[in-house]
Formats: sequence, C-alpha cells, structure tokens
Amino acid sequence: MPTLTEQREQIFDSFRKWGYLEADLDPLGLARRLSIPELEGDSEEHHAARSLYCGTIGVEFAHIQDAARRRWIQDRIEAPAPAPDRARLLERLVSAEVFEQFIQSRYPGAKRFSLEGSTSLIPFLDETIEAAALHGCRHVILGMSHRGRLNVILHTAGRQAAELFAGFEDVDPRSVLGAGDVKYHRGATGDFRARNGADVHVHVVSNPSHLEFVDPVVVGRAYAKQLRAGASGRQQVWPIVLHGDGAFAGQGVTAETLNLGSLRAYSVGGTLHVIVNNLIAFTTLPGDLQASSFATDVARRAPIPIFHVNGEDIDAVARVAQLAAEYRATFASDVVVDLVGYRRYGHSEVDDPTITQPVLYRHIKEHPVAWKTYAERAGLDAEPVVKAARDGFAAQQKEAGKFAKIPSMRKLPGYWAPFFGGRYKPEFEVSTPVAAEELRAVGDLLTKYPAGFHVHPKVKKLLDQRLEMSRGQRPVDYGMAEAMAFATLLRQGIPLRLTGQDSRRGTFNQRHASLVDTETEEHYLALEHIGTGEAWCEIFNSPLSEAAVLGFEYGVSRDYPEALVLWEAQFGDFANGAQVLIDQFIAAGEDKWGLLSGLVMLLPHGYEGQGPEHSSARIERYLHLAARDNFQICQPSDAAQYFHLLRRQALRKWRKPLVVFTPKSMLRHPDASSPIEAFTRTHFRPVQREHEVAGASRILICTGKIGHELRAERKRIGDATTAIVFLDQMYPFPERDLAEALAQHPDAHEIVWVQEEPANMGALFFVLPRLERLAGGKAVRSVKRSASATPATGSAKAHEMEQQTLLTLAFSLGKD
Ligand SMILES: Cc1ncc(C[n+]2csc(CCOP(=O)(O)OP(=O)(O)O)c2C)c(N)n1
Repeated sequence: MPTLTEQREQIFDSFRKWGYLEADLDPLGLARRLSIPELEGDSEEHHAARSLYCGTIGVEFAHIQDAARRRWIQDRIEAPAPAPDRARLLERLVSAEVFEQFIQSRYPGAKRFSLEGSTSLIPFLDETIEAAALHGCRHVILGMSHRGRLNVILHTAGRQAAELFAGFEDVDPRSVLGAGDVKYHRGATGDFRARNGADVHVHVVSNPSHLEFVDPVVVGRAYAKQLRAGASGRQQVWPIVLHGDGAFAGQGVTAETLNLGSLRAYSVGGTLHVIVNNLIAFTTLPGDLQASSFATDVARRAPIPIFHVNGEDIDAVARVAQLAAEYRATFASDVVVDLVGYRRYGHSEVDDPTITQPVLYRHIKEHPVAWKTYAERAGLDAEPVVKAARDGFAAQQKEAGKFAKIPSMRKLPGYWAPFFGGRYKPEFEVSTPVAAEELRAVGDLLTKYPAGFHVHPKVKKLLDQRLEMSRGQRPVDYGMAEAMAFATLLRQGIPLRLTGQDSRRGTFNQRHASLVDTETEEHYLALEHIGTGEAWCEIFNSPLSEAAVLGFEYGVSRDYPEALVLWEAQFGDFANGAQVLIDQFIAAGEDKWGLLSGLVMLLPHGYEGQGPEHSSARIERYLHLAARDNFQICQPSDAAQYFHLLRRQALRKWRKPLVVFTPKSMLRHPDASSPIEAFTRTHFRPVQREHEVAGASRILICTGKIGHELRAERKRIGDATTAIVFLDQMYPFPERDLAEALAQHPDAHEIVWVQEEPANMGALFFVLPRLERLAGGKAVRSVKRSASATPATGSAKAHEMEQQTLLTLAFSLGKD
C-alpha cells in the first residue's frame, strides 16, 4: 500500500505530466478542453493539484530529461504566485489597446495587423524584460512578424508614437522608389528603461514577409553580440522571437532553429520563443494547421519547457513572463511561451473574418476587451488610464505631421562605422598578397600539432605536403590556399567563423581544419592558435540544415562586420533549401533595409558525372538576383585566386555578400594549383587571361572547371589559335577587364561562351548580352548542354559523352 505522501505524489505527478491538457487556456472559452483519465478524481489532492496545473497556466515539462530542471519548474508552480504590479500591467494593457484603436480611427483602412485580442503581449514583454534586466540583460534582439509589430516597436522598443504615425502620413515616394520596405517589416532600435534603473537596448530585427525565416537571423545576431560582450555575453544579450501560431507549427525553419538552441556552435544561452497565439492563421483554424492540439508541439523534441497561458489572465501572463526569464537565466536554455488570445478583427484591417468564421466572430464581437475585464477583477479604475493614453496619442499625432519623410527608427551600432555598401568603385581595392616569409611562418604553424598528438597517417602526409607548399617546394592546392588565407587574416587581426556540414574535415577530404587524435578522438585546430589580438577563430560542423544555419551565419555577419564569416554547403545544389534566406536577406537586405553583410557562401559546383543533385550550385539563380552591386558572384579558377578572393573579402571595407562556386575534383588538381609566387605577388583577377596563345583567331570564355578541361583539350588536339579566358568574377560584371582580355586578340573573329550547364542554366543568359556589347561586331556564340529540366544526367557515362561533345564543339564551332 502506498503511504499517504506517496499517494499525493502520484496524483501530483499525473498533473505535472498531463495537467496542461486540461488547463483553462482559451480566453473565449471555445476551445474544447481535453479530459485526461489519469487526472480523474475528487480527492483534496486532486483539487489542489488541479488548481496548480489546470488553471490559466499549463506547463509542459515532463519531457525534460534533467530532473533538476523539472524540479525547478515544479517548485515554482507549486509555490504561491508573487504579487503582480497590477497598476503597471493595466497601464500597459490599456496603452496597447488604445494605440491600435487610435490608428484604426485616425488612419482607416491602413494595414497595421492589429494586436487586439492578444494585447497581453505588451505587458508580457514588459515583465519579461524587467525580469531579464534583474539578471543582467542589457540588449534584447527581438524578432517578429507583422502581428502587433507597431505596438511592440512603441511599447517595448521605446520609440515615439509620432514616428510610427508618420509612417501613415503621406511621404514623398521618390525617397523610396524601387527599394525600401513596408512599415511592418522595418527594424527599429530603442531603449527600455527597467525599474531597476537599467537601460535595456531593444532592437527589433528587420524581416521579410516570409514567416519564421527571421528566427535564425535573430539568434545569429545575438550570438555575435554575445561574442563581442565577452564572458558575460549570454547574460547581457537575450534573443526573443515572437511567432504566430500558424507559422510556428507550419514552417520547418522553426524546428531547425529550435535544434540550434543547445548546439555548442550556435548556443546563445537560451532564446525566448513567444507564440502570439490567436488560434487562427489568416482564415484557417488550428485543426487545419497542425496535427496536434497545440501549435507548440514542434518544440517538444527539445528539452525545454513550454508554458501555455491564458492571455486574458494578466496576472498569470506576468507570472509566466518572470518564470520564463528566470528559467533562461538559470539554465541557459530556450523557453517557449504560448500566449493564448484571439484575433478581434480580420487578418488585416482590410479583411472581413465573418465570411469564413461567422460564428466565431459573433462570439468575439460580444467579448469584452481584456483591460476592462482585468480592471474589474483587479478592482482598478481604468477610465483615467484610458484617457491619459488617448490624450498622449493625440498629442503625438500632432508631432507626426512634422516629419518630412518616414523617420528611420533604427541606429546602426558603432562597429559598422568603418564599413560601407553602395556601388562598387575600384578605389575600394586593397592589397592582398602576402610576403613569402609570412607564408612560411603560417605554413609552420598550420602543420604543427601538440607533442604526443596522434595524427592519422593520411593526414600526416597531407601536412608534410602543405609544409612544402608553404615553402614553395610544390604548387599550392585549394585546401592549403584556403588555410593560408584564413591564417594570414587571423594574424592580421581578422576574426573568422566557418560552418557547414562536415566542414571541419571538408566534404571532399580537403580541409582538415581540425586534426583528430587517432587514439583519443580529441580535436586540434591549428587555426585557433594563430590569431592575434581580438582575432578569434571558429570552425564547426553544422547540423544537417541549410535554412537555419545560413540564416544564423547571416545574422553573425550582421553583427560582426570585421570578421570573415563563411557558410559552406555540402554541395552547392543544397543551398536552395535556404532559398528564402538568399532571396529575402542576402540578395535584398541592402536594398530593402540598407543593411549590409559580408557573408561568404561556399558552394561546391561542377559537372563531374555525379547526377542531377551533385553538379550544380545554380549559378543562374544568383545571377538572376544580381542588381545594383548587391553581391559578388565568383568562381576562382585556381588556388591563388581563391586565396586572394577570401583576403579581399575580409580586408576591403566594402561589405557585400560573396557567393563563391568552389571546386570539387579540381581541389587537388595540378592544373588548378598555383605557384607560391601567385600568393606573394598578385591579387584577385576578375578575369584570368592566359599567355599561351597570342593573336588568337578564336576566344573561348568560360568560368570554373570547364576552362581547365578546355585547356587540356586544346593541348590534346594541338590547337594554337584558340585563346581561353576565365571569368572568375561574374558579378559585378568586370566589363573593363574583359574588354582588355578581348583586346589582346584583335584578330579573333569569334567569341564563344562555353559552359557545362544546360542552355537554360549557368551564366549564359547573363553573359551573352554583355559579350555581344563588348564584341564590337564579332560573332558571339555559345556552347552548352541542351536545355533541360534537371541540371545534369544521372548516368556517369552519358555525362562523359556530353562533356566530350562540349569540348569538341568548343573547338569546332564556327570553323569551316
Ligand atoms: C512563408 C510564408 N507563407 C505564407 C505567408 C502568407 N501569410 C501571411 S500571414 C499568414 C497567416 C499567419 O498566421 P499566424 O502565424 O497564425 O499569425 P497571425 O497572422 O495569426 O498572427 C500567412 C499564411 C507568409 N507571410 N509567409
């Protein structure tokens, strides 16, 4: 027979595990409450446990493996709730509600994505940041989408209502022609004055329409800011991400981002995820949005607590805010808060929800606003608070008319001061060669490892070769060129971060940034011991994600402009798993938001008979996105070009994303290796000319591996009249360099663009019109695979035949 205490514990344990399923979470009282057999019973213990676990707070924590963490939550839920500051909570709630109504009445028809029905978000954030400030928080990086954004910018980021109202006034459209973004996407920075006197700097991150894709960017930005802050970084910088319930449940990038939470390469000591749960997405109800009862279920795979709270019980909302903040501060863990409310009007202000949810909206129409209910329950007089809010906004509206154009509510941190974007100018170039002595020195450092470290014999051989490369005793391959670029930059004080799937060793066994002890599996990263001053180095294997990890690294690059931040795709083909990040942030961030990034994307590319999904990094996609010098698109044709390209990227102050198509089979190929002099003397050349053939009658222009194959073919057939030019930088298009390369062969009668990709892919569409402009009337032709729905054939034999046909055609096309 269990003792009475044991019986009590059993009952309480059931409620700790299942109680949230019966909790009273829906302010409208419409959601069907589950009935869990394990919770049935009418004993005193049942009542006691039910009042704790099935009230307006429901906590999911039984899935957390760590008993100490479960105990922490249990102790707090089972202890009396701390007394809330009701006057303050009411004031925040009223202000949030009145703000929305004020815009509705003064700017009818304008889209603002009202927060009404979920305005408890504002007191929630208030209490969260208050609690965070007590734990040392001084920076909040806040990501969110459309819903309630203006309200958050006002009440949480501390901007003036006048600035927001100005966004609704007519402005001169010429200031944003062809660029800019809508008001509910733009970022904002401000200060939150906490009651303990601390100023917490709040930054609302600019985001695109694409829901949830800002999540990893927020976390990456927080990571970079924490690195800057040093040992107390995690205490000082807190990421908070707000989600819609539909988006949180539906978008895969949320799951990817949650997975980053506890990985060493990505951990920020906990992100607070807050679901502004209005139980609807546009016109779709939860039953069609998610497989389970809760939008939060995707988070249950992580060992993190999920707090559900009825958004109309403002005291409970405040309590959950404090619990969430304290949990993050105590365990450096992610926390999910599900703030359940409703949506008072349509998806946006121009949308009528009674067409799709007529019954629900009849209920909503009758439902009193949250501040009225709260004031009544708390015995507070809300009228003076409402009046003060209205008067305040009316005064702010008068101020709004004074702005000549939409005010920028954002301020870039000081570390961006030395860097700039805009159009390319040759004067931005810097010197990238490195003295031979320095290369010898880094060669020594890169090939050394601690005494007693057992290196794999194959790796030992590679290190011996690398030592010889650094001394000019053998040509330098890509792997060593990259290591030397990284090492020389680190020694110049440039921090470095590289992540990607299997990037430490390198997918093609080429990098070996980290040596693995054959006896202990301990790792040794020589590059970590090379930097000077502030130059830290991080090289990590990423999880098997593209979107979240690319978003994260973009975020890091946004807050560490002086670092070289690189993300590597396993094969370039897989980068389209992160297409939203590429389209919405990397290509468009500067145009939409004036925000720069020096992120490098390394995309292995090349037709080597490996099938449709291991051949093409889709050069065409990047070229389609290229305009106004928004990024750089390059394919270095040899190791030294790669070295100078990386160094140029880090050393120039012109901050632009760099897309690099990197080699696979050419990684160690002698034709693409470079003599040491190419590292000590030259710089990156957008157009690589050769000097073998002078006064050619035909010029082949190409980029990447095919160029080396063309050279081999030319040798094989003994052709002495065809010149081969490599286009190592496709964008910004190096028109002048190419014109000079063409001018080298004034008698050439034909210019041929040769590419491995099918006719509907590759750089063809981009290069051809430009070549025609430069050709001065000469014939411009092209050699490519036939247009195809897939990038490459699945048959290695067919590939060989196709490749040989390309080479044959390249040397015969146009010849009589
Ligand atoms: C990736 C993506 N797909 C579709 C949309 C179009 N869209 C905009 S808002 C919305 C509904 C969002 O619902 P929810 O996440 O619950 O947030 P709510 O608007 O209810 O606050 C949809 C489908 C989008 N913005 N992003």
